[in-house]
Amino acid sequence: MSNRYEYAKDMYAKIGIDTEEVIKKLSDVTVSLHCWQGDDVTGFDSREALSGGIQTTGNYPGKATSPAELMADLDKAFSFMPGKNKLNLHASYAIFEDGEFADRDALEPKHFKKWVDFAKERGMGIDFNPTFFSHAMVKDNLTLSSPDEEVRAFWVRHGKACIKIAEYFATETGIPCVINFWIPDGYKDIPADRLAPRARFKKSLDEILAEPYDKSKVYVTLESKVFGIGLESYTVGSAEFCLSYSDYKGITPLMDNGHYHPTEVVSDKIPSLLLFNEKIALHVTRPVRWDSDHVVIFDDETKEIAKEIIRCDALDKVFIALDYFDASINRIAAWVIGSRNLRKALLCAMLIPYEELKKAQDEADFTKVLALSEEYKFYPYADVWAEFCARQNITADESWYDEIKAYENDVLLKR
Ligand code: RNT
Ligand code: ZN
Repeated sequence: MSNRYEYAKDMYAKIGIDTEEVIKKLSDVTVSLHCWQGDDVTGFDSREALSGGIQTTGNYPGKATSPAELMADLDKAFSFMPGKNKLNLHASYAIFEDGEFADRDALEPKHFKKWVDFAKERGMGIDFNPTFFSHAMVKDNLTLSSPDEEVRAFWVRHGKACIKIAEYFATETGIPCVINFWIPDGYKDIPADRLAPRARFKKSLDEILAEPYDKSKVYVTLESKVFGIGLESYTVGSAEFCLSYSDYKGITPLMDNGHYHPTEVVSDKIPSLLLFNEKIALHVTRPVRWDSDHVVIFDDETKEIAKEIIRCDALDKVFIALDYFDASINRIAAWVIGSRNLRKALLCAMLIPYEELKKAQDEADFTKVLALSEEYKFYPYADVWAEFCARQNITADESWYDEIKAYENDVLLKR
């Protein structure tokens, strides 16, 4: 144990925080890492350009172009991520062998066997996402809400196929799988009918969820969104639709903090949803003026989201996943930066004595709440981080950057 940690431990003990407990608790938090940062949301199953109102910008060299490359890059990234990690896959990352191919509506567990092997070897679970974009059957920007029955039915079959795959992941890894439904469906301009698309989306989800699955193994989540590129005026899966649907079906709502109006914050929504849901799910991202999916930094909202999870004592109720994609910087560094920042935010959140602050609030001593909250921001959390990383044999400081730069020169630039 370093002297600095000993000093920090004492300081925190004085405000009633046991840093040993915090280190243990932080090690146990699972964060789901999105595979799609590794290749700019390209996937392996189609040559279609990225669609669905989401966009990656930048052309940094060395992106993963095969399952082997993506797996190698993920391993590199995981080596700098202390704590428990989980792999978050999209259906478009199916791995086909020997010239075999299955369209999205015909995907089977076997197309993900290599990912299961990968996860099992690393003792991690897998989360999953059906891919309702970058595909020829997305017609007029619509999938599950399409008025074209052939299109709608195709995507219903995709959703059902994905539920089976999610259950396969859970069974194989022994860790429950979170399967997240997000559809891009929407309209660029003011729609003539806002109701019918949502009615069709509801019907489609009902059909998909009629597929039997083991609720102790598979958690179905539904992600809302306020707009997409080219879908500015209306999204079918709005916040109200998704919250209401989750409640109606007893599934789990998912909030992506890039999916709200710019002055709305997800941190404030967390406690409300916790009061009415057994579980909630998050996509942690960084919207810069819009749903830009910048890499997560150690900013106020990330810290506030972490604080809500911790002070609501909700670690076992919140599925935490990352979701961003920056193609303008080293993609492995992007994973590492975002993941470490989220975990640092969780650490800081665990190092705050909430009972004292809550009591001050109830006594209407708002001066105390503000004064202490601000002073605690300067406590030596970095020394606890260093100790936490050291115990897991993971570099605590910026030296990981040199290692990723070396990997860039030795591996990425040779692709
Ligand atoms: C899009 C949603 C969605 C996607 C991934 C790739 O705005 O956030 O979660 O980012 O499914
Ligand atoms: Zn998301």
